[in-house]
Amino acid sequence: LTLPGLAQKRLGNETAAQKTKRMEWWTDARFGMFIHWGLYALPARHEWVKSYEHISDENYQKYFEQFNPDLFDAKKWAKEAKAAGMKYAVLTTKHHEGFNLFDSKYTNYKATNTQAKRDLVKEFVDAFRAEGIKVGFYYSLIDWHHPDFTVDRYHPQRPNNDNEAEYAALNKNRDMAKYRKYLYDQVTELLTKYGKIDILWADFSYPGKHGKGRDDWGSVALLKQIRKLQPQIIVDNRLDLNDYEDGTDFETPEQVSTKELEKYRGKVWETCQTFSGSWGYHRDENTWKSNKKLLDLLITSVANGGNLLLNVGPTARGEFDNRANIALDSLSLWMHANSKSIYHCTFAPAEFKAAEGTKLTYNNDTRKLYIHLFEYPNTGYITLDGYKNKVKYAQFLHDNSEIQIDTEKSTGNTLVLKLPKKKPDFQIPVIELALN
Ligand code: FHN
Repeated sequence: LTLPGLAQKRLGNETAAQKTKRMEWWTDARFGMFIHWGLYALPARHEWVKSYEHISDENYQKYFEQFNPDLFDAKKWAKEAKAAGMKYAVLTTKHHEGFNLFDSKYTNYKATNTQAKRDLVKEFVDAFRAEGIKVGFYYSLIDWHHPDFTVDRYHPQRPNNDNEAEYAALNKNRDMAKYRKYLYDQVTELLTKYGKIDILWADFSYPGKHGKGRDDWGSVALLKQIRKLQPQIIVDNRLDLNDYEDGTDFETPEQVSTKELEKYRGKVWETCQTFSGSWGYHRDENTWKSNKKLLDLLITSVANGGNLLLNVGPTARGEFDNRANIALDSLSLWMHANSKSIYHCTFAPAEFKAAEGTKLTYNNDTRKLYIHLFEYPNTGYITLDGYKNKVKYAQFLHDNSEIQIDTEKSTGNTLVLKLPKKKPDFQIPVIELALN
């Protein structure tokens, strides 16, 4: 809540201009890959399976014993992300299950102690950097494996009802201060052992009854340490510090509808989305978004001035499954020819209204306006009210073929462009308008 005239609480002294500069690459990038990978890929029925099914540590241990991603090749992942046009990637270094994909000295519950015997995080940063992709770490504040993480309303060992006595008994020997130090030390490890890290995606706070927030995480000290170790790093808004002016770099609307994205216009934000619902690999999930829906999410994010972080959940063998590859290949085809309407773009100036069945993006440096044709007019033309005398040239973006102005039909303030009756063979063709 920002009260006008009241000085907002601040943790540091970065100016607005310095923050804009620090985030410039991220704002320009517009499109990133989220990767949720962990032991939950073995049960393959959601990354929350341990909580949903109240699985004990003992019964979950078989996944640790079995974990052996023999087909894991981070270079392959990086090439697939690059081809899809993703400019940054955020990997779960540890999710709520508490299993660490990196060689942490603070725990034995890590990939280097499984049959894999590999630091999967190191392979990730090396491979993605080699492809020129910025690297981010997702780190779960929640940890269902750590003996001092107090049992709360999401914990696999939570009591079946709100029985306070049971909660007290379960937490009798748990010391959240010890977990807080583990969390602080691990984040320090992650931000000192793997070179320059571009994003920290902490996840997530839920203050309130049987919840956890900033005091549980030690968020103020933690964020100061993060910024001290990696001054250029970009941090999400889930440390429960949103009442600090500099407590977060971007908002994270999650799995929201494209309609809901309109509410974020003018803010700094990234929507994170899955192909299907589950973040972790879910073998039997059949609620997969269509390729056109995925494109809609990307275009609508940029059309409202935000980023899309699109998630892949690799299998327990370390590969993107066929469904993910088909989706990424489809995005790659479109982005190859149309990414100019995504990178370094944002919402269109207010004077340009989107015609029915279209969405607009705009590059302020080149003064190019992009019309995304979600519905292709088979009338042979498109009518643009209020665009008259504002456009010096029009073309299809994918092949730079001219789109002529229909001078006869362009009356008053209306600009009418002639279109081929047959839709170009792209799911969502894009018209590029060079503005006067
Ligand atoms: O509980 C997690 C969930 O598993 C997933 O990691 C998402 C990604 O944004 N974050 C939390 C739910 O908000």
